[in-house]
Amino acid sequence: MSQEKARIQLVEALRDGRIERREFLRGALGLGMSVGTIGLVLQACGSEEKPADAPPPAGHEGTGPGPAPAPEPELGPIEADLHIYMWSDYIAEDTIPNFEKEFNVKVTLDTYESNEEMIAKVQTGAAGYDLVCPSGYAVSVLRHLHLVEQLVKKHIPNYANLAPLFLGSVFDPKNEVTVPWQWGVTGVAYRKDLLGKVPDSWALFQDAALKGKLTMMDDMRDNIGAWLRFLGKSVNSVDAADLAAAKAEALKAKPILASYVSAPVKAQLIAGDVFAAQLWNGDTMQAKVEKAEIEFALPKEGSSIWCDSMCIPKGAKNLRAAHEFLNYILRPEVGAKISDFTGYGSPNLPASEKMVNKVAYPTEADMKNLEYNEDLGAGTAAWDQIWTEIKSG
Ligand code: SPD
Repeated sequence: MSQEKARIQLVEALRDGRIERREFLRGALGLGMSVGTIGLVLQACGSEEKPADAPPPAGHEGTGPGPAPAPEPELGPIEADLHIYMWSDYIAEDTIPNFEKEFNVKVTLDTYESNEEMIAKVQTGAAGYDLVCPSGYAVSVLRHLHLVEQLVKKHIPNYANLAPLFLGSVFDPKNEVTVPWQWGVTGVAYRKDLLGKVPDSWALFQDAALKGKLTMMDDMRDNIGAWLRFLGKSVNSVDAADLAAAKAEALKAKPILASYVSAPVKAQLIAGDVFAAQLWNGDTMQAKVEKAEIEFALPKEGSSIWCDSMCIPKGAKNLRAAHEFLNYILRPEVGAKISDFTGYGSPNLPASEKMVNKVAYPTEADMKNLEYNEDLGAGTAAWDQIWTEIKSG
């Protein structure tokens, strides 16, 4: 059976109530469905159910007086353990040891390379994590799966340090489940000594003279998004002609690329095996610490901007420790050290002012060339299909 047919059968099984949401998710991830599509299907198939942790429908965020909010629960004393699951290279070296010492909590840190990897693990329910770090669209999927806890804000007084720019997002309009962690942009990391030019266009990845020395990210939104911008289109376009044109550009690049790879490409850039890679700004800055010849550029056609957030997965055992950790990382000095290590911007306003290597918040002028990835709605399925064709083409 083709993958496409298997996907259709899986969606029908969920729609007809023959399988549970969790079973659907397991199958969907196995069939390579993107988290955007999964969220969309779950939303469509569970529309009669309105859990407290589900995002409100578009256009209804925070409107109307509504019922008075329920009093926040008591969390009890801090536990002895805390299990964190986040992207690799995304926290300063002393953040966890200092927290362990001050709060007498043993912290375990596991890492992942994609939202899909994280969601697959969290949805098993057996992972035992107390904190995860999804990108915006993955927050939406976790909420649709009822896999996030509401934050108990009285235990996070430092929430007030967050800059308004990063609050009230479409994924968490009432700031109920996320603590914004780091923000950044997607662009090009390059070895100025080996490339011999400043990359100014996504066309770099179609340069036959650089065959085998270039990589692009193994990420549908970043990859197709770049080719859409190259064509003068939005990273959120769902227009069939735009997507077909983006696919054609991606396929021109494919034989030139050494591989599709995300954060681990840092080692190849440092070694000089790769001359230029589509990458995020912060990971590029981390690589630059080890190899000064590494630089970052944003192609003139524009790119995407994003913000990852901390969330507490449903059923987390160490709720008080998770809240204490969230409040701790929102201290200005702690937040500053995290972002000085990661190379990303801090959504924590006083922390961003304390950073040694300051990353200024995006201005209106910056935003003219950058877009936040949005929920693709019904167009997500077309993106999934095109990404599968690019990868297998
Ligand atoms: N090394 C950690 C990088 C985290 C990047 N997350 C952003 C995903 C945007 N698509």
